[in-house]
Amino acid sequence: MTATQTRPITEEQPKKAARAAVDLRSDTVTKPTPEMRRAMFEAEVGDDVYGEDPTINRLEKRAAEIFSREAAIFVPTGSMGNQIAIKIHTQPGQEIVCEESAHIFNWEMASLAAFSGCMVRPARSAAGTGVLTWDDIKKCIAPKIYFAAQTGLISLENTHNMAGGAVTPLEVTEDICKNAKSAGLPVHLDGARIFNAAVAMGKTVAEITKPVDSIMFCLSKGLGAPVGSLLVGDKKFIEKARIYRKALGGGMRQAGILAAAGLIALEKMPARLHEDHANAKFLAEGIANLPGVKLDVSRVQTNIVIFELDRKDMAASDLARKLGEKDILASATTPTRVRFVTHMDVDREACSLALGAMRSILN
Ligand code: TLP
Repeated sequence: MTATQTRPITEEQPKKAARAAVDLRSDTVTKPTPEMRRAMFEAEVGDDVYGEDPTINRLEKRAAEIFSREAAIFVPTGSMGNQIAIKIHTQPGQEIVCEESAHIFNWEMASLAAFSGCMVRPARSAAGTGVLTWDDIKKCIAPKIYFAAQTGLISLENTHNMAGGAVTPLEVTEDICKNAKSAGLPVHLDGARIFNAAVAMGKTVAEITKPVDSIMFCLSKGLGAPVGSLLVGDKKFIEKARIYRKALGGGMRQAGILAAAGLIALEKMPARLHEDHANAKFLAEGIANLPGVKLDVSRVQTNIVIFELDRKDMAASDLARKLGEKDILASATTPTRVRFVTHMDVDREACSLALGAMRSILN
């Protein structure tokens, strides 16, 4: 499976019914744990725009420590974190090289054009994995001639969402960053699910992100916090990020209430991500045997399962709708692709229910 043909369909995705459903649309759907809710209730707060929210300050400090970086800043969403990084790294009129199905290109409302005045030069992975190498990227870098728009930034995504949660090997990231440095180009990492990558690679997030210049990661995906992401980098970068966060309306005052849940997500939740990966593998193995499905189980490395539906009688959105009627929620990400994402609110039994529904629809 390649990561091409990624434009999201415009039809409505299935909505959660009032009754209990197995919600595999995304790992963004998780509810805060009782421990998170307690911590939110008890959180010490202050005005974060004045830098006076002790819980936010604690979260930012811990994030910087965990990633072995100088500083970090709490932002309301992953999209905002990515867009702030893009603004800092680029000048208007420049191009950003990223994989063609990258989130910053396809799912962030063209904000890199609206806010930073940039354009995407999409790169395709020659190996068909959706994971870029330097060879893929270098073809997209503008020649240094004055009448060509210049490349301002390389943006990577690890794990890669629309490539089925694919992990970028550390040697590949190192090679890209070494060559980018020689070319005078910064590298940003959309690490929305970087803890999933770290678990799959058996390394720390600090190790696997060491070569890049800035990292955005989400607390509100597999780590289960209700809201929030962090942007991590050097001190100067984060000082600038504070200015652009405010410009985007992301200065959130007594947001320690959110950071309290975020701290639990950051400290405790990475240790359980392997369960989501095992459940994704279980789902993938069951789905791969069904008629009219194309899925390479060996490509399922983390908590995302994307498969191609190769049937004349059923589009991906039809399958998502039929699953919804059986209280199983999944996303149609293109007219022929369906995505299941495992997370802490779906256990093995819920995955078995999802498989049962898939069997009864497709067999
Ligand atoms: N991804 C969402 C949707 O927007 C597609 C999902 O359900 O997977 N980077 C990556 C790699 C992401 O997957 C996402 C969200 C973001 C950035 C943006 O995060 P938020 O939703 O917090 O703005």
